Amino acid sequence: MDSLDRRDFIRSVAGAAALSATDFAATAAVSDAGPVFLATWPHGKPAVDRAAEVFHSGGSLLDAVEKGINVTEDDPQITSVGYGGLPNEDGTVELDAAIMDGTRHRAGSVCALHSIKNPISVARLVIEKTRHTTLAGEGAYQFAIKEGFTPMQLLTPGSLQNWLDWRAKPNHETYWINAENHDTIGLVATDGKGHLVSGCSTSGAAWKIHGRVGDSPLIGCGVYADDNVGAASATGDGDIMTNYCTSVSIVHNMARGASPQDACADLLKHMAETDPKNRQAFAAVIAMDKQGRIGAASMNAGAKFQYAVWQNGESKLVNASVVC
Ligand code: SD4
Repeated sequence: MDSLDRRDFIRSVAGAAALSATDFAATAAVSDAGPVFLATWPHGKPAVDRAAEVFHSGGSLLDAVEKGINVTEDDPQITSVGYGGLPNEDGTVELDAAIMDGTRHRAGSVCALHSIKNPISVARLVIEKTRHTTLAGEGAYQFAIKEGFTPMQLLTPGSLQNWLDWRAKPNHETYWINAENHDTIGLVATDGKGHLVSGCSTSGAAWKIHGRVGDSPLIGCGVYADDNVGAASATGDGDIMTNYCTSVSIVHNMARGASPQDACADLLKHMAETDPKNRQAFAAVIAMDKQGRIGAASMNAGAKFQYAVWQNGESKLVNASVVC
């Protein structure tokens, strides 16, 4: 499918909230491609494998996305998600996560959550147990404790050493982010019958200011899912990406007829065109439509973005196209 023309694209971003039923009706019918699981970064591969396993053992799509992301959160070697994630400038690990169910059009998220290694599971409970969408900081922590989560030290010896080394550097740069610490897990899935879920989890920008919230837990930024159209997730410099409402913009591009690939690429081109400085930032997005067709793109040629996809019983890593 051809790219959206510029006017349509601007309209899709600016008029995101005003999409009509006709826009959604224009999307094609559900395919029989079966379940598809799509995740950011090479560590997305064990996550999609686990998600597929949970789904095929009778779990719901929400269960699959949550449990898939738990694999990344539990891995101490991954320094930008969950246990082992790099801390804020004060040395405290603060986690952000969100999950969205495209059927109910319901999302749950937590921001700046400390001492709990599986923020995606807490975000899931925000959907299931409350009338709220987002819980932050101490409130999110207290909610997690009430729901039975066990608090723990999220710094590993390795991440503590990293923080000590950073702090010891004279004139150390603060709230910076680079390709090495961009590893947010975003996981988008379909059951092959038109149901979509999007989730993501991160420790955010290393050495961030205490209380900083990135794009990941913001609904429409880190995640978005609508069974009428598709779903998306984003990874990268959240301080820039938040301003583009990346995931909802991509889904609304698809609602207006763009393929998942074109919808991803057009959003990143728009970021690059509105401010050339954005090209220095790293940004990557993944998307899926309700037929299970996928798209992925990244901005910043210096950084290689790979994503994982599970389909028809097997998973593989794929290099995403670099848009600009
Ligand atoms: C953030 N977007 O907090 C996250 C970081 C990230 O891959 O995606 N890293 O800004």
